[in-house]
Amino acid sequence: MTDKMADWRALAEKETKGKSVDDLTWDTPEGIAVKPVYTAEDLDGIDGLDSMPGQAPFLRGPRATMYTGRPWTIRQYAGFSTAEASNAFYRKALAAGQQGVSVAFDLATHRGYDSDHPRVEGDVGKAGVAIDSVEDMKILFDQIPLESVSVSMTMNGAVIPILANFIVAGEEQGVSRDKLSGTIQNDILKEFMVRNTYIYPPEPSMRIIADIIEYTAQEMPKFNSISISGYHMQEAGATLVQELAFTLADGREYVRAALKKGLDVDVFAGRLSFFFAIGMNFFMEAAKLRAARLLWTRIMQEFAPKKPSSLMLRTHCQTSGVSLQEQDPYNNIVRTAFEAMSAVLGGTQSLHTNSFDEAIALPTEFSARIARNTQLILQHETGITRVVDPLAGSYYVESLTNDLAEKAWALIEEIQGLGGMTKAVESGLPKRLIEEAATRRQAAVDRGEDVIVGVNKYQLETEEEIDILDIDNRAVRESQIRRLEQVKRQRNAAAVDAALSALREAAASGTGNILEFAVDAARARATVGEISDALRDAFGDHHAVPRVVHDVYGASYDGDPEYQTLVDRLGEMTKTAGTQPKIMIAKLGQDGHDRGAKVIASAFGDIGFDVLAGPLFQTPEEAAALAVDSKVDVVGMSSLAAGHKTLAPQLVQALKSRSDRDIIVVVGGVIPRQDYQFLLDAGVSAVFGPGTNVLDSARAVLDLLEGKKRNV
Ligand code: MLC
Ligand code: 5AD
Repeated sequence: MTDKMADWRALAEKETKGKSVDDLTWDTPEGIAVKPVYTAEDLDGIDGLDSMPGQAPFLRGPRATMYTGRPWTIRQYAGFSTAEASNAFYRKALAAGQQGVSVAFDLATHRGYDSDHPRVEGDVGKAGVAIDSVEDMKILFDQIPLESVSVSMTMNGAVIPILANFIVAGEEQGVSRDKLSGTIQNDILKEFMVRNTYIYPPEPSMRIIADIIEYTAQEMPKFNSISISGYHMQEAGATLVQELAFTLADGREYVRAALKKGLDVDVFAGRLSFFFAIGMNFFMEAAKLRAARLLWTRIMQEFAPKKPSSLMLRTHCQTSGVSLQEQDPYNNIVRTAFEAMSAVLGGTQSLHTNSFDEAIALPTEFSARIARNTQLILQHETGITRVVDPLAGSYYVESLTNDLAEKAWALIEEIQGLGGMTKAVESGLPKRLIEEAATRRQAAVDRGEDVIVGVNKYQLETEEEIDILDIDNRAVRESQIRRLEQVKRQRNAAAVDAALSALREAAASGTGNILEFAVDAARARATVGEISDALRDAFGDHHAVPRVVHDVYGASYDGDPEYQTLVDRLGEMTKTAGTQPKIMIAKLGQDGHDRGAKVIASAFGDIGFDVLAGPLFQTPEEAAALAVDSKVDVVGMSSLAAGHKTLAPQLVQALKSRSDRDIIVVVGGVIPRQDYQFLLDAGVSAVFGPGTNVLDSARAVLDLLEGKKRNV
């Protein structure tokens, strides 16, 4: 220890009144010990600090001039109801300063169903825009010049029909595919881990990705073939080290899949792109992007590319959805602004800032304006774009960058030891680690150890309602069905059949490029559902078995009297009844966001409920059948994709028609307060909005079970 450090410790310990300064160390969820002070000594032995921006390993950014030459792209993710409504929204946003388009599709489209499919009644147009055919896609981009505006499309499951439709829409707008610029998410591995909009099993899904990389490399030189995403991992509860490691390990796997097709690494590597979440841990998030670039260069060097751009990690970022709260929602504007600044300090290429109504509904024009302006203010008013990588050389940030890189590398090596990410995903390890981290985080919030302003501290006495975007799902569905019927009437049925057969054959035989055949089918006006079904015929569907984490939530409460009271109360109830109270956690419709459902299942299990975690994507009828057969006392429906007003009443009815027993229904998730009464009137017994303390919800369920019906 230097003399100066010893002096500092002495001074510090006077201020801490004799407590050791080591007690000021913060142990982060990543397992990084953040010290109260960093010095030049912390930089000893760290490589690459003298590298320049635009040079490998790109620690300091992928471009030499970064934002001094061109600021990041303001690319707001949006989409809702019909193609017409979303098109109008994009055009207004572009006129108001947005720089790129980013399409959010509805969950029916994500999962490869046309809007008229019975399984998607509650999903059409809800969490994004409904697209059934090229006709919809053309409306979506009407008067948006595809030769100059780059378009990101978040699509993974139904990636083949959507990209094919986009290519044909461009063609028919007079823009050939070699001129189309943008990005397709096309990242299936993280779907199996966290986001759940997969359709086919892992192996054929990986072939689809390789085919798209091949096709875009040959035909669409300006198009980014994939957006390898950690965003959804952090949303699902992953630590930043997990997010980094699993994302980069996914990237490595995609490179291998493309190489297996016989492609030269330099032909496609420069068009791989990334996507990270930026949460509230300000400096660590910026450091994460710096570490990501460093590690990607390390990974890519294995494949010995010749072009420097093949080693370069370029990324989009989105501020964190889970960090935003329903309570006192204007606080979210502040949270998002800090997160945006962190993303920019980390050197992102493109950014989405969330709207303050995030935890309640999709953005309104007003909330979208504030979100967009957050970035415009950063670009134009703060001076932050004037210097490249302003955090470089910070003892703390460089040290964090190095710690994150080392920890993530160790996890990447562990994945490698399992045989790579496809194997690891099949083993269930990454998913389990993320779910454990999510459960731990929930317990820390419920216990008040992690403070969230307005939620577990500094709460308002009364919350005001804010204006939200409400989508008339039935009207959207009807108009989509009308257009589908029109498309089917006007097309040449024989040409559609021939194109679909050729596609099916290419998929089944393993020869040819699937996307190429799908483009022909899309041109003939085969629908998203038909193209997806042709591939389903060849590949089958993927079905995941839900697994629930144990002893993580409970362990966080070890010795806590309040928790113990609840456990005892449940124990009593079990003794009296002779069986544990049984709850089924249900996910209905195409809503695959299951962090909340998993955390509840896990916590309720630890408290002493008999928990049945229902499979994803059930219809209300299927969920009711399972609940009745399994003799549950309570069904807890988790809804994050706005389908609750359609699906919850159907669930209540389906339960009533199947059983005389009074099975209690509670609903939790992203439910606007405006909808509580509607759900209660429909026979739901309690609604648990975002930010509900899990112990409070468990107590409420016990009250209901004891017959003390109460409205929350
Ligand atoms: C950039 N350029 C420069 C420069 N900076 N040229 C000179 N000097 C500089 N300083 C050039 C680049 O080389 C490029 O040209 C062009 O300008 C555009 O810059 P970019 O940095 O490539 O930006 P962009 O086009 O915006 O691309 C960013 C990207 C891309 C590579 C990260 O993949 C992207 O846009 N991703 C967005 C993904 C997204 O929005 N996803 C939403 C997910 S939402 P050239 O010719 O080299 O290309 C979600 C939620 C959910 O997933 O779950 O539903
Ligand atoms: N419009 C705008 N933002 C959306 N998000 C999801 N769907 C939409 C949409 N249709 C954002 C939210 C969410 C993240 C996954 O993407 O911020 O947390």
